[in-house]
Amino acid sequence: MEVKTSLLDNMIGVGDMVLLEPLSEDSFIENLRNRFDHNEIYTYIGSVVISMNPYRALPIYTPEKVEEYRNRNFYELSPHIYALADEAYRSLRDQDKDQCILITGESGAGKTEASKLVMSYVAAVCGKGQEVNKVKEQLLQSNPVLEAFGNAKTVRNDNSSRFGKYMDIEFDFKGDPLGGVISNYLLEKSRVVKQPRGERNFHVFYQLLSGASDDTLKKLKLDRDFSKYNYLSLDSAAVIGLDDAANFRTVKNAMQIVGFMEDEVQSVLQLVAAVLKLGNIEFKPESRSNGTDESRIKDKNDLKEMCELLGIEQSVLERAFSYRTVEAKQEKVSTTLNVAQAYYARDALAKNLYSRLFSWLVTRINESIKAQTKARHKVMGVLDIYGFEIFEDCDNSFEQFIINYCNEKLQQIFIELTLREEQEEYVREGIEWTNIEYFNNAIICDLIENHQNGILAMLDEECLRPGTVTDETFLDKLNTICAGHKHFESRQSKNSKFLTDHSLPHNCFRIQHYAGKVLYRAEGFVDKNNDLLYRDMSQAMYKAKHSLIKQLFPEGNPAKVNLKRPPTAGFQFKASVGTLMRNLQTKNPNYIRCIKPNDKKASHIFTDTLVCHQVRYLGLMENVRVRRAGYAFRQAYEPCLERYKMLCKRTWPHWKGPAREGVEVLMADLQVPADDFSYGRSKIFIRNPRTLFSLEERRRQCLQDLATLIQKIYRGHK
Ligand code: AD9
Ligand code: MG
Repeated sequence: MEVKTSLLDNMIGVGDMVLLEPLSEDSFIENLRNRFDHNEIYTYIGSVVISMNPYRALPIYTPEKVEEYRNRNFYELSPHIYALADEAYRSLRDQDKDQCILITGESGAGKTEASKLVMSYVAAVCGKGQEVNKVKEQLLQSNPVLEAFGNAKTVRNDNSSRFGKYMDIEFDFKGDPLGGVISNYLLEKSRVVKQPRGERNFHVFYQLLSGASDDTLKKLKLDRDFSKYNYLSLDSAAVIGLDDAANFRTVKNAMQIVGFMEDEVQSVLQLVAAVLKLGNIEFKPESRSNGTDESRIKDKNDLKEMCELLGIEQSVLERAFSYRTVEAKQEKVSTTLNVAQAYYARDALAKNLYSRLFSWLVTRINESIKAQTKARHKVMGVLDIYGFEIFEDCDNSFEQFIINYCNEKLQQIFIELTLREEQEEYVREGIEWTNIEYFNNAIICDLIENHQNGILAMLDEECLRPGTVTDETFLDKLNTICAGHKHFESRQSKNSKFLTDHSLPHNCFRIQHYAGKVLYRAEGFVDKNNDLLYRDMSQAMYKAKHSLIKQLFPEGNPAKVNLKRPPTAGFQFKASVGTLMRNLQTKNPNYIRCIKPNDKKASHIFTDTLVCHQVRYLGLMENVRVRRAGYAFRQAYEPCLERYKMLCKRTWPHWKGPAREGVEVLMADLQVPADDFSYGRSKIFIRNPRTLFSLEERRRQCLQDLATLIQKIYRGHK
């Protein structure tokens, strides 16, 4: 069959990597580069979309583009994220299949932008009407609110998501949106009190100080000057291209659309202000007669203002900064805090306050956007979760460990679903299939999450163990238990009998992730996993008159003293990721694999080595090989016959027999080579996308001829 088609001829490079000849890593990257240089940022691997971050606004997201991709088959037009969104939406609406859009890639690769493009496309093509529009608007406007509180400028991305987000959009049987549910995953709360060099705190702090009116700031007892606040890093407060003041207005407007009452907005801002005030509370040592140091608050003005904002009696909070009550054997023992402990208590409170506020915002948004009906609905889930992070110089901490664990799980689901789905379908349809070798990262997931001897389990064990627990004892434990693991490396720690890599620093361990080796510094693991907030602090917060803060610290209710310790941060994360994975497995997956072209956040620069690294760890080469070994496209007999029956006199205009026989006649008539397709039980499987493009081209030509003919007849009549 003729292979050249206009669809392919017009394309820059190859639109679907399945067609790449010869296939090698070099040709794969060259194709990406070629397309990227010509502003073609999307390329397919079958139904997977690779998205290159252009780092500039391209005119490819217009309403006209939406119309172009609407109700069109995936392979009809040049690759675009809209094609994936359309396919997922139509399959949800017409075939009643729940969908999930899985967006992966490293920090700054374009995941959040991709998730918003999918959401806005779906919003543009689904239902109309006042009620439906309101639902759509609320769903879309939840983004700026969550980004203000959950995103920050990092060295990798000026708008980096510091939390994981999964959003289920719910539709009725017609495909009209009913509402949504957002789940959030572990906010990087350590950022509230300290930011790495060159990075900022969460956007909302800067937005509030830059964008609020003088009157609002006065009420919140705030100063416009960022440098007045300890928690706001000084070296990078202003970010080129970020208009904090304008964004503040956008966020306030979005909160209103989502359904926040004015007093709720004020409450939220009071808590944001309280965090800034909290950061300014400083301590000094005061010597006691027994030779120890006790902490005292240096200047009580910030404490006073914070207490005024939250309606807390100053003496209550002051006491919580000076003493810690420990309950042992039903006896309460108060010990004084030294300066380091007071700072620890302050920062723990700030982190808890902010992260609980964030979770409350998600719950509050969910209240507004939840579907108003209990009728069964179809669901499209969009997952935008922090990308894989590797910092140099052993700067990876508990947060990176958690983020990278999550990415391992996502890779696992990619492997399971792409291969499993593929294999299951071949078996179901009675088509022969040979397995392709691929790296299964289950072994790394197990190293981290095995409930007996996984790293998270050992960390928990250390955190719960009585006696002196430090990051070193945790590392010792890892060295003993994981020493033999293929993906674990560390230097011999002083108590361990195992030796591995002597070049590693003493306080570190290294994991060979699917995406590369990452050196983690053990420092802070125990503390961050424990996530300890002194009970005196939560009790002080519970005593507040401010209803929101009271609500955020329910464990501070003295009537409900619970001696059981709360689950650790790692435990909670593992549990919520487990739930997420189970949820995703029930849906039909659609993949967007985002790639960052350079490390400079710059347009027009394509760094081969960087792209190559991402192509490798995203497993894209394996992905193409699996696709090529199998069948690139498949279609049920009925729609296939409907679409192409005009190409054959015997099937046009009506085929009276079973659809499969019609398709057989069609294929024979069009002389499609027999080894290029297989007949499954309910579908035809086409091996090479060129065959499909060729069918499409013939169909297009046929429609054109028909249109010309009709025009002629019409003119003849006139
Ligand atoms: V992180 O893991 O949250 O740190 P993301 O989410 O992968 O990361 P993000 O979507 O925030 O990255 O993209 C980073 C920046 O790249 C954006 O702020 C945009 O400036 C830029 N970007 C990304 N995708 C596009 C696009 N399709 N068109 C134009 C884009 N610019
Ligand atoms: Mg993001």
